[in-house]
Amino acid sequence: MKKIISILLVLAFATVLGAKDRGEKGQRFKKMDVNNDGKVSLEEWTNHKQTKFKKIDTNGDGTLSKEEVQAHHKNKKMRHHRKGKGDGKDPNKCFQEMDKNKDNKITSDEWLNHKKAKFKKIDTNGDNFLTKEEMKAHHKNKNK
Ligand SMILES: [Ca+2]
Ligand SMILES: [Ca+2]
Ligand SMILES: [Ca+2]
Repeated sequence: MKKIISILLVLAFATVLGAKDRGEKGQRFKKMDVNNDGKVSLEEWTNHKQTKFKKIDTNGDGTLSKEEVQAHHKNKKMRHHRKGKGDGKDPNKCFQEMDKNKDNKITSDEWLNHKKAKFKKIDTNGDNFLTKEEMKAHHKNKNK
């Protein structure tokens, strides 16, 4: 009997952990899904990324410098510290990818173009909406 109880406890604990993980991911999704239809449209996605741009642009000059991007990545890494890894991407490489005209600054246009391309990548069925499943699949690939 005791054995059964401990197994049940372990199961309950695992369920709680699982729910917590789902909750965090769900919250991020909810934050983007402003009209609450269970899907993130390109407009909702762009708005979210625009807000993020302003957050990374700490000196508010409308462009992102390498330092600003690096500082942001550092913060992100710290938040992901629990998992023992960031998103695995080199911030310098990220920066170069986005900085199309190579002036060492990322304008909001360059930023949004990059994010729109990402949207298309996540939108595997090409209906211009991101579902929870599509985002989940994307994150799974990323963490591989
Ligand atoms: Ca929506
Ligand atoms: Ca700036
Ligand atoms: Ca889709």
